[in-house]
Amino acid sequence: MIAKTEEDFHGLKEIGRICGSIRDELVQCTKPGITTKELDEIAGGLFEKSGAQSAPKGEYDFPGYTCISVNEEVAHGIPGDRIIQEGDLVNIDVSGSKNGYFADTGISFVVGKGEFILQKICDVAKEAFDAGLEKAKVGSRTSALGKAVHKVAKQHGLTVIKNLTGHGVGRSIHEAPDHILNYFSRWDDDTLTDGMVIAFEPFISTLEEEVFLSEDDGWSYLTDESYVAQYEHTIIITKEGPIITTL
Ligand code: M1C
Ligand code: CO
Ligand code: CO
Repeated sequence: MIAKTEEDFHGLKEIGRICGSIRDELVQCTKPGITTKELDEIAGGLFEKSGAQSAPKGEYDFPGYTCISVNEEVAHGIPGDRIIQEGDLVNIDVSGSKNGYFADTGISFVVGKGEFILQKICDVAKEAFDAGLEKAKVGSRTSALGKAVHKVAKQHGLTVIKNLTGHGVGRSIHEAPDHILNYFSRWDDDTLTDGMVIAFEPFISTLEEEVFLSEDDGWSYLTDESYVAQYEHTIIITKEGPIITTL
């Protein structure tokens, strides 16, 4: 969407704050022994308490309030009986709506002490986000964000996932611009305009550049031989600079 009115900015910030705080609460609760379903139930309670709705559930009939992806699961992991272990790479992605406004945020992190490379890809995903954020200006292009993400990955000897992307957000969970790629492309490119709302979500990988859809559950995106980390916020592009609604 293009945010124009005070009401737009207020509504976007409100749901941004809600999704950001649910994300932070779930990260705090992710300790060895808890199941992903238990984490998701906490999110369900928090959505309810704040008068907001889960976007995956509301928009896609996803079997969970949030997407919780562990190790070989990269995105859209379904909360279930999987028990969190020390050293797991976990991604928690929280998206929701209130009063018709949407926000989307996610983070990958390591539970307790894990392999060095896992912390590294999480840090690089954040660094790639920050590099892209530098380009998140009125008049710049989505390809500039993708280029910045890919550059950071390469600097660290890592790569990016090419078949998962960021997207526009605001009045629905996924809207125009349809794709914010994790690499430069002249073919899939949009100009960022004043008030445009985007979900920017770099995916950094140790090796492979594509994920595949699980044939078992039809939802989760998986890797074979890589580890992948994501870092996502909802951003309003403005002439005065970007506003991150989900901090
Ligand atoms: C790149 C995996 C796709 N919040 C989720 C997302 C994931 N993006 O947009 O960040 C969507 C959740 C809907 C099931
Ligand atoms: Co998300
Ligand atoms: Co998203």
